[in-house]
Amino acid sequence: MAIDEIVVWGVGTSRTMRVHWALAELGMDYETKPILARTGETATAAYGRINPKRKIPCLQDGELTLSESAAIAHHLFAKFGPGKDVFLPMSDEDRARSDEWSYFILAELDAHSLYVMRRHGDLHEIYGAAPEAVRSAEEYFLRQLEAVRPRIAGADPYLMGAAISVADILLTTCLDWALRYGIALADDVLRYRERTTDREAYGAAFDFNFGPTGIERPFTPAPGSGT
Ligand SMILES: N[C@@H](CCC(=O)N[C@@H](CS)C(=O)NCC(=O)O)C(=O)O
Repeated sequence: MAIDEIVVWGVGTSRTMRVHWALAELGMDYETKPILARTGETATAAYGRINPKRKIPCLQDGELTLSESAAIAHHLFAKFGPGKDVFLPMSDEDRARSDEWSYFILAELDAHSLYVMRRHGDLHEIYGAAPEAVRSAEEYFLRQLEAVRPRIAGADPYLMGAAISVADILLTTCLDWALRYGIALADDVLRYRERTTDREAYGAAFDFNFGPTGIERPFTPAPGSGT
């Protein structure tokens, strides 16, 4: 592979959306290998040599092969973001805040909540049905979101200020995921999401990422219908 060639493996999930959205914000050209989860395409020996976790997304950036959607988005912003209209941490404090958001969203909202709902709800035939775990994961999601709601409501217009950040991409993909599950979000959280999803890059990435799956943009409740 050429040193400066970028290849993204995977489409069709909230995690792959993060990578395609980051690249769209950066205005990058890249190649996509549009493999899907749970189709057998992540299970091939050839893909296992690229990503032994056999998960999507995976990035090849020249000699660097990187998995984990958040690590990929942070890498892309750090490498290709300078000079572009995206948020880049310029101080230790900025970096700490950006890390705080990223780890919170990935652990508390994604892994401990939404993915539990997915594994033991939609994907129960693979991971086992656990209705009580699904119910408590939804409650946990809402409790965690409530704790950061004042900071989301105060985002002006984005979490890290004037420019879109990786934290916004991570949070918005979790809010979309929650809406697809019919979770009612507070009005100020919905207003924040309107600002991030109004971006041209979001729309382009959404259509590209979810096009092959038929998944549509989540229905956005009218203001006043949230909590
Ligand atoms: N922590 C990883 C999670 C990646 C992940 O679990 N990907 C799922 C789809 S969302 C996958 O590739 N599963 C393999 C398969 O089902 O074939 C990330 O954020 O990138």
